This record gives sequence, C-alpha cells and structure tokens, in this order.
Amino acid sequence: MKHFVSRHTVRETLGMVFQRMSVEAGVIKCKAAVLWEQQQPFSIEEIEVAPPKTKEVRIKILATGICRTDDHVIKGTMVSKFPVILGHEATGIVESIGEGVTTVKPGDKVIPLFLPQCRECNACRNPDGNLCIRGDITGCGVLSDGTTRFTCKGKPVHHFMNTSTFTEYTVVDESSVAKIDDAAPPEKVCLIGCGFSTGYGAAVKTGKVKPGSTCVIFGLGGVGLSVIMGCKSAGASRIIGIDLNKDKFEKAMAVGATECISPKDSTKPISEVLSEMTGNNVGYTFEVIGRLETMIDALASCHMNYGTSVVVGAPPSAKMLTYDPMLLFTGRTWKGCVFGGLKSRDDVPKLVTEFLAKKFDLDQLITHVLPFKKISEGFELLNSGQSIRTVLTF
Ligand code: PAD
Ligand code: ZN
Repeated sequence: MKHFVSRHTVRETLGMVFQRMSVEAGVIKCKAAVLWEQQQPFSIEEIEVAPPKTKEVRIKILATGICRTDDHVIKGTMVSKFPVILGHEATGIVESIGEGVTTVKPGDKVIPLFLPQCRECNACRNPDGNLCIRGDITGCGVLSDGTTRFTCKGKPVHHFMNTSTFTEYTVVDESSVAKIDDAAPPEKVCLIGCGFSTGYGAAVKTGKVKPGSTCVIFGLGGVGLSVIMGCKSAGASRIIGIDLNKDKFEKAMAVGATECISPKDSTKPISEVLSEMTGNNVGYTFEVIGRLETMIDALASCHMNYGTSVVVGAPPSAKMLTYDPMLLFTGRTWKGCVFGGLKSRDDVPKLVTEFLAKKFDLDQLITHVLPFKKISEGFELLNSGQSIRTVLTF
C-alpha cells in the first residue's frame, strides 16, 4: 500500500512538473491560415504561437472580418514579407500578457489595432495626429524586438500590420490593443477594428464634413459604405455613391446615399457628370477603391475652390501619380488618412460604446458569416463582388 501511494505520488508530482513546464514554456499550438507566397491560396496549418514578451499581449481571436487590404497583399499590390498571417479586423479575448502590461488583463474582450497608439510619439501626442511611429505601414512583419511569435513547420511566420488575425491565437504589442465593453458582440464589432472606423472617421474626422454639404464616395465596399454612414451622421444633405458594380447601389442607398451612379453610364468625365448633377457644388469626395485614376477623378470632382478630397483607398505600392497642379492651385484640399484619422486606443472603445447605444448599425455591412476554415470562400465572395464584409468565426 505504501509502495502504491509513493508511486502514485511520484506520478502526480511528475504531472505537476510537466504542467508547470508547459505553462512556463507557454507555446500554444493552434490553427492559422498561412499565406506562404503571394498569389497563392491560404493554407490552414498548425502553427506555434510563442508566449507574449515584455509589453506584449496574446489574444484568442473570436471573429475576424475580411478587408480588401488583406487581398492587396495576396495580389502583391501591398508589400509584405512571406510567409505571413494576414487579417487585421478582429475581436478577441486576452489569453495572457507579458511583463509590464498594465492596460489589459487575461479575460478582457479586446480589438487588436492595426494602427497602434503608443501615446508617446509626436503623432500620438498631437491632437490632429494618429499615425503612431510603432505602426508597421512599411510591412516589416515583425514585432518591436525584430522577431516573430509565429512558427510553422520550423519556419518563422511574419506578422501583418501588428495584428495577424487569421489565426486562433495571435500576439500583439500592448500599444496595438484596445479593451472594449464585454457586452459587445464579437462577430459585429470586429468591423470597428478596420472597415467601419476607417470610413466613418474619414468623413467625420479627416474630411470634417459640414451639415448641408454634398459628398461623393468613389467605391461602395465595406469602407465606402462606412464613409456614407459618416457623411450622413455629419449632416450631409446629398450623398452620391459611385461604383462600377451596380449591385452595390441598394446597400449604399440603405445606409444613407441619396443617389448612386456608375462612371460607365456616361461618356463624359465623371467630374463633369457630378458638376452637372450638383450645380458645381461638390464639397467633399472620398476615394475608397485604391486606384490612381480614381484618386485623380475624386480630386477633380470636388469644388475647384472650396472642395476637399480624401484618399482612403490604399495606394498600390511603388506607383506614382501625375496630375495637373492647377487642380490644387485653385484652392482644393487634398488629404488622406489611415484608420480614418482616428486615435485607435482612444476611439475604438468609444465607437464600440456608441454601437451598443445603437448610434450606428453594422449589420448592413455584414453580408456573410463563415467558419474560419472557409476563409478562401470569403475571399472568393469579395473578389466576385458579392460580399460587403464576410466575418469569419472561430
Ligand atoms: P472593396 O473591394 O470591398 O470595395 C471597393 C469597391 O470599389 C467595390 O465595390 C468595387 O466594385 C469598386 N470599384 C473598383 N474599381 C472601381 C472603379 N474604377 N470605379 C468605381 N468603383 C470601383 O474594398 P474595401 O471597401 O474593403 O476597401 C476599399 C479600399 O480602402 C481598399 O483599397 C482598402 O485597401 C482601403 C482601406 N484603407 C484603409 C485605410 O486605413 N486607409 C483601411 C481599410 C481599407
Ligand atoms: Zn482593413
């Protein structure tokens, strides 16, 4: 009997040691959609996610939206290192925190932020700035110590825009995570992590749309529809949506457009069409596609003297614009914004609270909800023009 007890105790003790070791090692094995190279399909792989280092946070992802920016990397129009885990529009729960993390704790519901807010750099300290120096807009694909927390088949896998949400678990810097209201539905408020906030902020914060004005939105995807919602809430009286795909018009009208047109419907330049439609009174235009030609069209379409045009669509990398400087000489304002000019850690929790208070509706933007393993189907829906936002759930 004594012998049995002592053997049992040894096994128990060993079990406890192994358990402690695995907690200390802290590596999580889970599934992720890895993109090994551009122009290739995603491959659902088992990956290892290392524990968070100092000032880092490991997050269990609950839901993630598919944004055109992810597709820009697949197509090669946005620079990235490979292999990579894409995805940047998500909701999750904090699983563990590294040393020195003070703003979130395990169990908190959070939104990872592709645009961080360190609260220390010049952009963060300036009330008009938001492009935090810790952001990865050049596509380094590593965390602040220059390494990655993901490994697959023995190879390091890169991060994407400080977030990487096409995975069951991710690690982000503390400056790239916002704690949100626990009551927020994850499969909806994930859109506040990118598409909604980018479009809404572009109208209310960057464009500073005035009540009674006329606004024109080029591109009626998830971000463009969110610009419409922003223009409406700012009190614009006329909101004109433009898209080549007329199937997008119904949704645009439902979220606040007053009319929609296709550039294909006229042989005249779109700027002339809009000038005739509005009595030469377009106050604001927004390019929400990411094409050089439509950036110039949008600039030319706002009023030559008091018009403002905002570039929201991500510019294709290594491409240059040529334009007539007379477009600016006469007084137009040409601006751009990342994440709608919003300060991510401050504004994301506020937008979630406003959503819960029914100040705006995200349901209109979500056309499909799919299980995570159907990620490729989600991208097919985007590329065939059938979806606005597909949300993947875990
Ligand atoms: P989306 O592809 O869902 O929507 C783009 C829309 O533009 C589609 O409805 C197209 O049919 C339409 N379109 C395409 N070409 C033309 C054309 N020549 N004329 C008129 N309409 C056209 O994309 P999305 O809404 O997810 O994103 C839009 C852009 O915004 C994209 O470039 C994305 O990378 C960028 C973006 N920027 C930020 C930022 O912080 N600035 C954040 C998120 C997304
Ligand atoms: Zn996005």
